[in-house]
Amino acid sequence: MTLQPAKTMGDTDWFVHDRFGMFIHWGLYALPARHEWVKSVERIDTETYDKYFKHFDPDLYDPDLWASAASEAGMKYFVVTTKHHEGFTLFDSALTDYKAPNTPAGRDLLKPMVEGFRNHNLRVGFYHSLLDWHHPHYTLDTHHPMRDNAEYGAKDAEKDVRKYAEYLHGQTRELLTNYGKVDILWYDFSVGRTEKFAGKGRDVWQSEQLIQLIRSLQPHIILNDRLEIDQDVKTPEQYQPREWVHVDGKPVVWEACQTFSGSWGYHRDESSWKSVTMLLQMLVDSVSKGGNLLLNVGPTGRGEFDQRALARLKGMGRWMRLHSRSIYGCTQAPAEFSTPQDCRLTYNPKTNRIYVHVFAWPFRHLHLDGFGGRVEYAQLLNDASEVRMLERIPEESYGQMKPAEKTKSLLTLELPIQQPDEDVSVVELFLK
Ligand code: FHN
Repeated sequence: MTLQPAKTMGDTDWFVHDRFGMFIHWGLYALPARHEWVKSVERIDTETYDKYFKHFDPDLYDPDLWASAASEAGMKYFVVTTKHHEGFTLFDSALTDYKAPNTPAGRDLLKPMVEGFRNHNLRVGFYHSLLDWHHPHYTLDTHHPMRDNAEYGAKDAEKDVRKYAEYLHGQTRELLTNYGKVDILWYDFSVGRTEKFAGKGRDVWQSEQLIQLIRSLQPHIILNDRLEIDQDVKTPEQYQPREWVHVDGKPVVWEACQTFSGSWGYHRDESSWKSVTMLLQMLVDSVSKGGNLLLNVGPTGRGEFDQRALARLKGMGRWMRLHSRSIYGCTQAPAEFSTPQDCRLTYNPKTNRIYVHVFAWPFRHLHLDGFGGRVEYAQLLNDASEVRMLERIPEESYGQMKPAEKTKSLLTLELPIQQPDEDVSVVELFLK
């Protein structure tokens, strides 16, 4: 038996099958090209930051190319920043002038993106920032770009954060009304209090009313956990959980969100780009613990994925073309199957197959505890070449064994000396 999270309001059946999505962080911050937090980190005031608004002209923007790159990488859904912390919206909101149609881009950039990704059969997700460093009623907090500016701070008391909450709810209504069926809504994030500033959480966002609005407009939608009220999915970020994520002792639907490099937004000079092998191992690791991977691309100010991102997406796509059945429809393997050293297991309960993802290729033998008497056939997934098995115990004795004896239920695989030419080699086990 595998772990089964309790059902929640959102439709997560497709989500836990598809496992792999594309995160897209795109906004004015693509122009400074040194992290999406540049306005906060460099304490840039809005008047200075407006130069990016004036010069935002993604003349090479073709969302069909984006969707094609995601689809060919094996991604099944996308989540795009409709608005990030800077407050600028990619979509044509009636509630603000700080939007793409009013830049040299001259149009709603979200609508063609939704259409392009839908045309490539990817599900639609909207990220929407709770933080807003542009809105006139968004008060100072520990992340605000003007947090150290005494003159700006002196006027903070004149603001009414309830008016910002009204704006937040209003734009949510626009997003869930004007763009067809939306499968995921990804808010980000609630702010802790500090000595100097109050925090912003479920009370400031008016999260309960907002969730009611969301469920009234798109009841099926998958809603994340960052309104400070857990909903359909937990969202570990920039780390891989050690095991299936639990809340109050119960397994939940979860998705790790990760970057190619050290920045979510396009960063020209950042060099910590992960290899294709590492990225694939993160995808496999997530699925082996019953989770998803949402992997981020930060498009440039010209409206393109840069070559570093495209190369990694292509490399992941090459692997997924041969190995995707060890990802889609898979989850954590039943507990009786021990995970061998330097490996991850994924399990498809429908086909009753276990996939052994070998992260470090051993010399000749791979010993599988708990598999003795359980496997009918084994093959390398990349080329369907047989992997011969050595059984240590007769099949009939397996059923009566006590857990302590499980180590005797060993199955040994005879592997080729030379590792297959794959970023992650996989052995497919057909269980009896
Ligand atoms: O501050 C944001 C960050 O820019 C990025 O959007 C990530 C993605 O999950 N969320 C916040 C940091 O936790």
